[in-house]
Amino acid sequence: MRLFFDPRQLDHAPAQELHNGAFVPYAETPARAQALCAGVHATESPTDHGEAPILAVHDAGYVAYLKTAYDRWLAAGRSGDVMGYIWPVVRRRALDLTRIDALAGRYSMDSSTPLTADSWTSAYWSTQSALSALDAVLAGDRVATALCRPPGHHAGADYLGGYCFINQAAVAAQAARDAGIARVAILDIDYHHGNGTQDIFWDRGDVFYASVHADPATDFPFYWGHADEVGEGAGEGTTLNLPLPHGTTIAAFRAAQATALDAIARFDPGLLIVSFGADTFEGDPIANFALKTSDYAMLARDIAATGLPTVVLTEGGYAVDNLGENLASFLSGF
Ligand code: Q9C
Ligand code: ZN
Repeated sequence: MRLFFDPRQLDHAPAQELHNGAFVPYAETPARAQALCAGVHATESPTDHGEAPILAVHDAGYVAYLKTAYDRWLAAGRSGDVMGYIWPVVRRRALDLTRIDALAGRYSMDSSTPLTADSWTSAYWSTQSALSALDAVLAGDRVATALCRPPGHHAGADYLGGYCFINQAAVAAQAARDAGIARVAILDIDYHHGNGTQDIFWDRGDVFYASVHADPATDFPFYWGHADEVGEGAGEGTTLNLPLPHGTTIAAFRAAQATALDAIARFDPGLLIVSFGADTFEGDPIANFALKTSDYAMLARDIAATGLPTVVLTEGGYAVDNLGENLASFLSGF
């Protein structure tokens, strides 16, 4: 199986994040990417597809923000990483914002995703890895994988958050649509709900989004991922949320994934994109499911049994010492 990764994906390294009222070391580390690489035989450098596929999903003002925010931050006399502190929740409308603090709030959904001088570059190459894996599958490979770090599924069309800046699953799905695939399905099996992916395709009937995740009643991102969220307009019925409780083990997770795969099969897509998070692992430091390393191979076998051409993209997974073997287990199932 072809695997894509670019060393520039290592550069993004925020110092700390705001967690439960205190600053703690940032969980989404470059060491995660090294662990992902260590879990596989060899990776290829991606092809550069430019910014157009990113701009096919993300707002132009948001992309400009990602590229310029750090320089604006320095110009304002700041040091360290860009972090917002005010959000336009109740006054969200078209304003000509110039102040970095206003922009940081406008273009983010949380305070756990600092932006550094390298965030754009790392997210850009993470996205090129995803697009290169898509190319391999469009060229006839049954499955290909991109080691996407930083991850993507919390990023919306015009906001960052949850350690995510560019939504690789959404960019790959849109690129597949633009390559002529009429219907694309995204299966998200990260521990957290992929709010950004859901938002991007919320009112579209051409991309199915199915997610198995921790119940947002107890877990980030709280405001998305509830079972009654099914999409709207042309997208009504093409969003499926399957929340599960803390302590979930493979039996319940596998059953929920089977429900998602049944719905995806009825949608009859030409391509499947898997947002794979290993933060469902029993040893994950920021999550509360209890999957074991060998369980991931079983999940992948169930996915492979659909027979769909499949692009695997990595999302979360913070038990760094186990991340490589968890990814290896998952990929072995294909
Ligand atoms: N107390 C992914 O797995 N946690 N993102 C914030 C603040 C954010 C996880 C905690 C978790 C995001 C891709
Ligand atoms: Zn996650």
